[in-house]
Amino acid sequence: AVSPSPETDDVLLGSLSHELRRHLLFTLGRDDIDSDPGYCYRAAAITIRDRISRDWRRTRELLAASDTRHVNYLSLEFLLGRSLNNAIQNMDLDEAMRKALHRFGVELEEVIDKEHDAGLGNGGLGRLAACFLDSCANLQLPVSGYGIRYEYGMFHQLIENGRQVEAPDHWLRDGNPWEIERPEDTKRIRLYGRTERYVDEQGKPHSRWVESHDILAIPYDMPIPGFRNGTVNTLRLWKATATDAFDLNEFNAGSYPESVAQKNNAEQISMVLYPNDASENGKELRLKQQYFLVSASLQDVLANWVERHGEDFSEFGQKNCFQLNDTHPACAVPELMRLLMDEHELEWDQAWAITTQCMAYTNHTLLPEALERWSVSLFGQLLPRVLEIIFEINERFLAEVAKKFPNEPDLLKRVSLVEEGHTPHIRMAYLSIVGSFSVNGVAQLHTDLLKSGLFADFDRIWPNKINNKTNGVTQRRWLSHCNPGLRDLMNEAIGTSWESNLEEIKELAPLADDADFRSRWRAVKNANKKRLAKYVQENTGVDFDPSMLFDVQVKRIHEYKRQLMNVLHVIHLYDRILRGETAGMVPRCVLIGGKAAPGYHLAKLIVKLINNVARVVNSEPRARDLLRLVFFPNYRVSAMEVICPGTELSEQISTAGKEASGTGNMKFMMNGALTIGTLDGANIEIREKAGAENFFLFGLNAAEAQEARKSYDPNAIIAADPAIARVMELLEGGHFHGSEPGVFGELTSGLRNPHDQWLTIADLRSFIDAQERVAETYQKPDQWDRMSILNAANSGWFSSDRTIQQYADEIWHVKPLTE
Ligand code: DL6
Repeated sequence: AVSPSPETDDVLLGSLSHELRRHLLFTLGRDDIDSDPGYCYRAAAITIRDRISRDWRRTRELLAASDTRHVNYLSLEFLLGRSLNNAIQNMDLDEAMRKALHRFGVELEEVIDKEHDAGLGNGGLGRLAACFLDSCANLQLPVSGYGIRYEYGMFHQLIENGRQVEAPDHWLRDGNPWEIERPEDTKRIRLYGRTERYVDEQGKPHSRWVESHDILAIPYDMPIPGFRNGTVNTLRLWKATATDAFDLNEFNAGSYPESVAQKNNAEQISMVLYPNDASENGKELRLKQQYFLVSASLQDVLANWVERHGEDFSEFGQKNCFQLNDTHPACAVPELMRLLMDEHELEWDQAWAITTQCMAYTNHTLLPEALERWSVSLFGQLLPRVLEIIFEINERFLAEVAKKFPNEPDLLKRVSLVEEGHTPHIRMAYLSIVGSFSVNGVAQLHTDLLKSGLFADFDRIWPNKINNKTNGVTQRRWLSHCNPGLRDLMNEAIGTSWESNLEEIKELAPLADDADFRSRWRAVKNANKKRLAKYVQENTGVDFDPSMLFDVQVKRIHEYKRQLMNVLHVIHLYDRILRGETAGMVPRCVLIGGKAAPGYHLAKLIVKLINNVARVVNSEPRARDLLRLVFFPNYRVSAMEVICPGTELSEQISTAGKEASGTGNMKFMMNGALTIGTLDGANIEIREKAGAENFFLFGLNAAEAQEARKSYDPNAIIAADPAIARVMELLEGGHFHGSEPGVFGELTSGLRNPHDQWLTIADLRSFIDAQERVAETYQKPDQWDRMSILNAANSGWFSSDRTIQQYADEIWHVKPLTE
């Protein structure tokens, strides 16, 4: 269903200019037509949104009229980044908008740059949700997103004296031109109170939630445009507010300030995104957020259902699916039960059959500390009726397990939804598994490890429930839009169909042997390196020389991701330079960026170390032509859009068995970077697809790492390897501590600790050697460029279109919705 585009180029340019002018003068109230890029951004965004609206309405009507299954993607995070360029490109308005803006004296890029990132996510999990929405729209699938409209997104990271300092990110400060408020769909959410038993007219006993403190959820819809296909899906974000705001009569003179304060209290719920990506800290507000999202979204779907089918729920489970993005929305399982039983009068068995027919859960982590648990007492206080339902789910589940596996009391203890102990906890992952018909991991290794480790008991109970869906990323944002130079070259060489079907990119492979194509490929990379160098200079003041190798690691700062190992390698290169051992060394610029969770002390110390090492290295005259290091501050989606195209070496160096998948690794591959990496997460599949000869492998694999932990002796490794010993000497001798002696003591003692689960010293020699192979290869530009083209050519598997097609075929069972 391609959107009709009757306008000729001239008519289109005329009408875009007219709309821009109208929005500047009337919507935004400017007195003169000026060329302020900020106002031009807002006018352009509204202009584009208006143009999207027609297709958006048609998609909604199509959905309402259709009788097919509808999927709801529930996620506490949607890391959207910027929307304007994506919408312009997807609507194919790039050239026309560029020309129209010229009439106002501004460049499209300047205007695009004025948009504040929608940073409603921490990292991989949230960005994956955004890529998935894009792919669902590209594939014209009936999928809606549901999330929270946080007033403050991911914090702004500042660096002061080398340390991370967090500042609030009030991304909505200037308004959000993409959203439409829909107060008519407001939902009421219960919190606190208690439950009471009662007997209905037929004499049946029930439980109900009474004396709750209610708040309201107001929806704001964001359009998710498909790629030139007329489809516009919806992301519905909920904002919390007090019920009193709708009942002004209650504001009598005496209680007015208290009532306003109460409103404030309610609004807290959607105020700020929690900035932890791999650990949960059991805060009540976080549980409120989770329940708020889930309850509002389920009520929304149920209200639409009732509007069309009345109180007949016989087909509800067949016609709806809820994909839980990690355990954050796991309350959806008991909440759907509650709504069906308490609000729609279904029996337990009917409600359970429906719930388990429509819930599906994606796990995103292998770190046991990241598995969510909520204390029973907190849960009971906040959500008393929901807790009661969880207890009953557990009782029935354990009875079923006991029947199937008699005489295994330990098994019952292990799989119970309630972890007993001094303070009992609800295990949200187990609740999600028990309540879902599908549980998936996000890369093959991750899924295999879930089956053999964390979820082994459940794999035994339900052998077919756990399945794999290797992650992917959208090639539209992550190649076509962010790397127009490469896009144009590829379009010329192999046509444009790869933009909606990335498998087509394999047509590039034969061109790896074409010298002329290689040199054009190289020219694009060099231009992107120049753009990145400028960006680095503007943001850090450090000069990156585009003739050097650009070596990049950007992702959340975490011990398992081993930014520390990357720094040890930089220190090793620096040591070689000081010693004059520079034979075979390739000049390189190393960029590291990412945010640390504000309470994660060691991660923040790693940020400080990177900054301190950078200061020393960058001020050493002997290193000037051979080595630069920067910590790139405030890493975010829009920064990656500049960093990724200019990267030559992608660092994917986590301890094997720890990174569920990774998705940055895929973005770099698509843009022709070569990967240095371990056999972890999706790296394994990247290497398989790219060919082992086009990937710099190092380190222990997951099984070897597990084995190595039994007799790990980092001190012996350090003592036996003079180069590593010198690195440790520089670190421990205070070479990088600036005016803070001993500041890095916890990092160095961690490296030397036989219980260091990240095994950094175990993999360091292998890493250094692999970096040597990188340097050798870089000195043969033809070979490097050949490998670069082959990496991009073999990246087809890593499109989120492929991932979503698998979700659609194997989990959701949905088909495209077209006219
Ligand atoms: O699946 C998306 C992304 C993976 O690529 C990363 O490997 C993984 O670390 C990340 N997980 C999280 C934390 N999740 N929890 N809980 O962001 O998911």
